[in-house]
Amino acid sequence: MPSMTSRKVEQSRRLQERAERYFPGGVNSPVRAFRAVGGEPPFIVRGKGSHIWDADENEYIDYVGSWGPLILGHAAPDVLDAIVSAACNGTSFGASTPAEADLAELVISAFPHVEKVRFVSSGTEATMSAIRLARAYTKRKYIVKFEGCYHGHADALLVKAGSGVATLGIPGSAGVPEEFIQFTIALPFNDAHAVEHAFHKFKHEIACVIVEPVVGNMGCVPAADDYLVALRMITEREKAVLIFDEVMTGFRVAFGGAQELYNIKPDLTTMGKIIGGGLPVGAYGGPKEIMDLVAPLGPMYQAGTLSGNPLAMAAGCAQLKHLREKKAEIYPRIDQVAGQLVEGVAAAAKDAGLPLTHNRVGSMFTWFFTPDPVTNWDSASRSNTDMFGKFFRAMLDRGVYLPPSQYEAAFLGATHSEEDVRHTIDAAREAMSTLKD
Ligand code: KE4
Repeated sequence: MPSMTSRKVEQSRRLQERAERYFPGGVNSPVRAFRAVGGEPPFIVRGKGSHIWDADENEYIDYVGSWGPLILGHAAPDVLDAIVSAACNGTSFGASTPAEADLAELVISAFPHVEKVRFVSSGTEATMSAIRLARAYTKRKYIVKFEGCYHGHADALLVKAGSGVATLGIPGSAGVPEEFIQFTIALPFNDAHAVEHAFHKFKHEIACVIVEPVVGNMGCVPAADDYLVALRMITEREKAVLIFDEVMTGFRVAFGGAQELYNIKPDLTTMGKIIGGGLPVGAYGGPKEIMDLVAPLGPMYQAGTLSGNPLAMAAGCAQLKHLREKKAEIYPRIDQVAGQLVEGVAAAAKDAGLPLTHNRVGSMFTWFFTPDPVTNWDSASRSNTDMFGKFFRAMLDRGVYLPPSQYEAAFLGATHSEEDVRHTIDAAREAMSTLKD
């Protein structure tokens, strides 16, 4: 890995200027504009394994992995072969194909409580549909989400969200009328009393609780001991639907996601990212009793032109088959290597006398520039985002591509090497010394 303290940017700068003529902020998703960290976003042209290259031929070790999907690395051979072979038969039919059930069988093999699924094309569609389904099933209006959690950009969910909204400091979003969020209750994460209070206040009116069972969208924040158990018990007692938003954690923190890791069964599960192998896929699923309410079987409507797209199904099948076959080796290894990485960078911060705390669940993690534990949005938002921005830019100049926001989780995958970890820790040591100045 070249050590780059004078990263070339001319080509990316030219591409950014062109992109700004066509896209707001020059991007097709806000976080990519680097507004939270400053500096000039590189335009990526190629990826292989754990590395990516930009238009100026700078090479980076990638800890974003397309925000989670690429657990097997960029251009994974099985996934590419599957996409190419599917594409030779056409790209989309708008009709049922065998590959949809192939992927459903793989998903259901990992999530036994899921008896039926519906594929969509993004995590946003998955969570939006799951909430509509929970409201249809319970005939109730209110929903509970948690501050700092992000479940995509459906109107009802853009209240004190995490991820992009939190990063941009926009409480909710412009264009979302008050009426559209009047039934959304946003509570502090990791506070079971707040949930009890909400159910007491809105007795028999709450349709569902949606939660990231390991939060990735305020940075990585795990649930406190027994918190998920409490959510399960309260929703069971109150006959509300518990939705685990496993768009990020599904097939990430374990093959069976957080519900396998913590042995808790939600009522509905939403998925995305890894199940698409880098192509656009989302899904929601659960027991037949609830899922059979979905059109055309039931009265809850949801549809999608490219739902079940053959290329996306093929990519997802290839990735999940690989993970299923090698899970006994892959998950313990990425947990162990991510642990080495996170502890190594934390040690560098300690040696530099910089305030840093870290959270990690398996191969998803975040370094927070704050001396105190980060357990919810209040504590996460006390992080020194300026210092994170300086750290981010110093790491980028040293060939390490971290998520461009303090409030995003980083991801390590099966192709990250011991050399990648060594280089990253060395780069962090150098970067930390510049932060002290
Ligand atoms: P998409 O609509 O972006 O496919 O998924 C929305 C979503 C739902 N649920 C969870 C837990 C998620 O993390 C996401 C999306 N994640 C962000 C990264 N934190 C996507 C990156 C972006 O917005 O550009």
